[in-house]
Amino acid sequence: MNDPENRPVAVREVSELSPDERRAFFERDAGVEAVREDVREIVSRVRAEGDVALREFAEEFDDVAVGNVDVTDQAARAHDELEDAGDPRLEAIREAAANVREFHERQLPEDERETIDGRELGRRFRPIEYAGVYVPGGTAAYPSSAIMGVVPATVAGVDHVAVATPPADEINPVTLAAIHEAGADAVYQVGGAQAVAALAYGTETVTPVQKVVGPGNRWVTAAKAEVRGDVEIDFLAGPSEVLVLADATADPEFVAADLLAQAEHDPNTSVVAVTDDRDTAEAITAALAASIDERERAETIRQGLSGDASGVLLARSMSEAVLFAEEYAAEHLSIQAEEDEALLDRISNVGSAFLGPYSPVAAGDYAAGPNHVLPTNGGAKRYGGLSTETFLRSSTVQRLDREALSDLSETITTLAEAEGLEAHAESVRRRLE
Ligand code: HSO
Ligand code: ZN
Repeated sequence: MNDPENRPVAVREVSELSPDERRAFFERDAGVEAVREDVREIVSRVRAEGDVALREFAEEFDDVAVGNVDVTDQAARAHDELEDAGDPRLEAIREAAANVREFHERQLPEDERETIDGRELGRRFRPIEYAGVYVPGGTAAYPSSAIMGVVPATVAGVDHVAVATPPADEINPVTLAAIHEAGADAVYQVGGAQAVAALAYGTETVTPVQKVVGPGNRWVTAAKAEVRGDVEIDFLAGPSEVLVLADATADPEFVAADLLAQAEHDPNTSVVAVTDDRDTAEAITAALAASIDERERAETIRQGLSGDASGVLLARSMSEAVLFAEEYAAEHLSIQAEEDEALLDRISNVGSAFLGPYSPVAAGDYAAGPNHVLPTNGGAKRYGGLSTETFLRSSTVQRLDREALSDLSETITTLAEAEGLEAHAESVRRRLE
């Protein structure tokens, strides 16, 4: 096991990666492109056939004969059963949801007005009315994603929060309970690309929403890309990924544990450690080798670790490691290094940062408070994760007094005439005559 030849991951040097190897890290797409064609077909069938298509896809992909697509009452019952049994999992859901709620309440912007030179100007924030949250299922269960999607929507004040989650002969009762506890108004049993299509366009049973949010596998992610434009989406949040920056002070076991944790989500994951210390790099690979077989989801983990976008990398300095991290733009960036704040200062492209030895990514995945629906595949270069604002839109307000209009009239009429829009200029002059 300690023979480096037999380890699942070999240490590679950042400076010796070939252009193709670098591209695998920086242009990763987690297999999304490969399913775009199939997803397009699924989405158009749901649009054309509604519930009939949902039932057929449930048979085909989930091997489930779906009766009622709407399982809102079933979620309430699952919740009550856990409550009556005093199930500790409901307690855990409540505590996690309370922390997530608190953090997202801090993000609620207040309406504001201010008067500057006779111009009373302001912004107001209003929730969207209909939101759809995807809660993944598959080989794991995701009550935490129900909390992360639904709680911010309720904090924002969304009227109708619908959840879609994959069908099963018996849908995981903890997931259903979390969906109910978080405050969803409707729950549908539909998964994958067909779920995104159903939320986006509606069916006989599913009420269409204005915005579809939530994480998912490559099918869900490709479907969100497909419906974008007809409906709002949060952003593309595919299989989980993590990049750990570690120096010689990092505990290699902790680093390995974080890589193994995110790798268990999906075989298409990307998990990377970058360190400037050779011993640390070797120790991380040894720790991965030593514990991978003990993990329940060892097979999924092995696939993720062996992917082209995963690995343990040796940098010549922490500066080189930082440049790598900035280009990689991680969904989760863990910094296990002495100068963690100074390193973070030099990185802009990150979904969520985890600092120090006692901040495993799993803390944020479940219960610390920040959202776990985060940009993957380099999206952190362009946008941030799910937040209360995801469910709000802002509008502006303005009221000018006569003097303020008079002060601005020259500027407005000059620009209006420069644009050849004489009636605009006249609408100002008329008021000041
Ligand atoms: N790491 C996932 C979230 C998750 N982890 C849910 C465990 N459960 C994406 O941030
Ligand atoms: Zn996770």
